[in-house]
Amino acid sequence: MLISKLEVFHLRLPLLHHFEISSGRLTHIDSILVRLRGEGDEGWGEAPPWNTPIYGHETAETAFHMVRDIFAPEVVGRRFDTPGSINAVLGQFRGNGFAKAALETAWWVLEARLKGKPLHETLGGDKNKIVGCGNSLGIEDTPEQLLDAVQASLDMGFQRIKIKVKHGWDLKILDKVRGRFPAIALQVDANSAYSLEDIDTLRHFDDYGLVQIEQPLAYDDLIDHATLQAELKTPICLDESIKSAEDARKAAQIKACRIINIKISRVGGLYEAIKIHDVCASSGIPCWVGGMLESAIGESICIEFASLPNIKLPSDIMPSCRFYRPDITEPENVMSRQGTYQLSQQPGIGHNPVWERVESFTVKRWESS
Ligand code: OSB
Ligand code: MG
Repeated sequence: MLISKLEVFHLRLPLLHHFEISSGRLTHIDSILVRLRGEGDEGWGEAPPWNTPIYGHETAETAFHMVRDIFAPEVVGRRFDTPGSINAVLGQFRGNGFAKAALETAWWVLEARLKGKPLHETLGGDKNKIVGCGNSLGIEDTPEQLLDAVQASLDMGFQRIKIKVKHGWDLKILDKVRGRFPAIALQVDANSAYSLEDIDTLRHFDDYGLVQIEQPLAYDDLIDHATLQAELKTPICLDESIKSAEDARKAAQIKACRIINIKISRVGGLYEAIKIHDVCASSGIPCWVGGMLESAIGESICIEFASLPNIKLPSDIMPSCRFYRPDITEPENVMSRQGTYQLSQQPGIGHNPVWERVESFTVKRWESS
């Protein structure tokens, strides 16, 4: 399609409850939305890099700059008829996966709408897939608060529980959670809190029947993870370390993990996400879809992507009510009591932004002329 206009929005969305990972606590989410217009329709994309680089290297400010000053001049007024064509243009530039993903996901949604198809069909997903989800629970001030959050998540229907861990909030917390919930599907995410010097602690994670241990070691490491995986019974899942299909190939080759979490924002969009999915499928590595506390725009793109066949484990895809009141779309994202989502029945993602809400959360906006 011919892209006639690009708009970029920096939204600051207040969280209903803070979310803490090993590298810091968030009270609101800074997210980048892109609206692409072409051929009489529009598509919205999203990626939330936040306002400080405590997960990846980017911030909402850097992503806004990349979209406005670097990508928009290459995209507006040009035709992109295949995902490869838009990715070839974005691929001239290094890194900046979140900025690329905000724009690239908008291209896919516009493409699906123009073809009159739901996004999952355009992505090559399975229209009968039941997308299952788990909750991700941040570090709290007290263990009791976390135990209450686990119970509330199970009551909502989430299929598994993921607990953020760090030094001082790991084995003792797992004792308490396993003590109270002996049979639930449970996993941990360290967001790179440990090193191989912590091998004694890391070995003890094997005692809790965890489905997986996500990103225990450095955010840019593969080699130490391979050393650790050889020492542990529990599968390691890589998140931060996998930014491309090439990373996934190398991780598989050296056995750095047995599971991969695919985050569309981290990897620069849906085209690379599909490539990672395919590399993992042919290497026998099951995947699931990770999130970054997206609004319902980003979450519904994640739902559509989760229809691919090698997404085999419950994903971190959150209903609107988990983090936001209100969320920015109609309808909002609603999860069933079984912890599942329906795929879109409409062209695109079936969730449309409500303009007044987008406007009320926007701190900065730019549009091409
Ligand atoms: O590492 O998966 C992560 C949230 C913020 C930062 C990093 C991560 C997370 C999550 C997923 O655990 C939360 C979500 O999808 O809403
Ligand atoms: Mg993670």
